[in-house]
Amino acid sequence: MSSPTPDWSALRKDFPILDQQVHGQPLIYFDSAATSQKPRIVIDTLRHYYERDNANVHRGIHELSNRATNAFESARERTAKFIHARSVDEIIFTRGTTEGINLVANAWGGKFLKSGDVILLTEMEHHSNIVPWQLLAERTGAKLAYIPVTGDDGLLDLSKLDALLTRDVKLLAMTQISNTLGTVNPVAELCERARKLGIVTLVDAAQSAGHSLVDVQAIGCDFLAFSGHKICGPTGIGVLYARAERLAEMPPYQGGGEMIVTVDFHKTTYKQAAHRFEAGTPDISGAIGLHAAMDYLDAAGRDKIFAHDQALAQYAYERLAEFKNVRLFGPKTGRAGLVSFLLKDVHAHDLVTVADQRGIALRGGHHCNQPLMRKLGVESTARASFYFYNTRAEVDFFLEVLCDIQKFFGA
Ligand code: 7TS
Repeated sequence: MSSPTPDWSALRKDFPILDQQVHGQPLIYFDSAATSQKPRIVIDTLRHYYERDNANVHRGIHELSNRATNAFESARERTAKFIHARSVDEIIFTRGTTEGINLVANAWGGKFLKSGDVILLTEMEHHSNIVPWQLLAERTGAKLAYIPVTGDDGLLDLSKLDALLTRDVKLLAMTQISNTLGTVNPVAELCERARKLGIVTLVDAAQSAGHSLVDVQAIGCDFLAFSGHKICGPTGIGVLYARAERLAEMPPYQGGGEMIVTVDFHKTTYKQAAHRFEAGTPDISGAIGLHAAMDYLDAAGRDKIFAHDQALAQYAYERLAEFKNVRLFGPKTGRAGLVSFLLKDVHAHDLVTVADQRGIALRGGHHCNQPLMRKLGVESTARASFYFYNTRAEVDFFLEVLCDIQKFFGA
């Protein structure tokens, strides 16, 4: 892929938002797991689209409509390349990871799951990879089961997998990277084991798609979902990859314009995938902005980005481990670009509030991982999540601020 290591400080200058002060301090943005910042090229692409090309897609035969349609479909082709899908027809544009998972639960799950079937998840899933399955289970009588997390070190306990992979399991859905623990799960290995048993697989790539190379053929999954806003793209656009065989057997998710061939008063025929799953006017500008974001990330090299983020997280983790009265979550090594922790006697919200006054954007809370929090016996954690525009100097300042916070709270 990309060869030389990018000049990270030059890339950082592509992000206008980072060049500002908050509360009189230079902004340090450590909340990219929630949403990433956007490079100028993405902002300019959106502006250009609305200033020059805006029209609805697949409908008109006028010049602007053709331009918008071509740009929208070219974004689909770019996305297929971004995740190495076999065909552009396997790419469905959604609103984000959450909608992608709901689409699978409703369209695929609604057709194929029945009472007694098991949906296997992991204990580190985001709510968006739990609640849609619970809703489906309520409707169909299917049950949920979970691959356990080992504890604070945040690994999947794969010693339990054989016992969990019963004949009743019809679907295995799991995150590639945990948004709270930073764990990188062996999704290719898990998909291979599932596939041998005829189990359909879904990978939540919300935290991985913009931070590492993601290859759906190498992973061997049936479905994979991610969000544009976490990979330098706009909010409101996301991607669901679905293997062609799965799409062919799935009924539409929503009905409306764009997804039909003919409509009569009592009968409709539908388009082929992927358009069959995209009812209504799509997020045209979002897809075009996402295209620019994908080009931008791949020019830097997602393998390089992963190494950069990992190095920052490992450094932060090791320095944090030297603190007294700290509790760290997630694996000691091999973690993705984030750290999750608690300082004794300091509530995560207090910590985040004080850090904000010093210009640092952290996140404190359950990170939409309430079941995992319960398992770990905590209500919340503080989380610093990194991207390629973050620097070691920022991490050092963050550690200084944490020292001050410990002193202030007498922890
Ligand atoms: N899956 C994972 C692993 C996530 O981290 C998130 C969002 C989602 C799914 C949902 O993505 P959405 O774009 O559809 O909302 N995670 C976070 C987070 O960690 N803090 O804020 C949002």
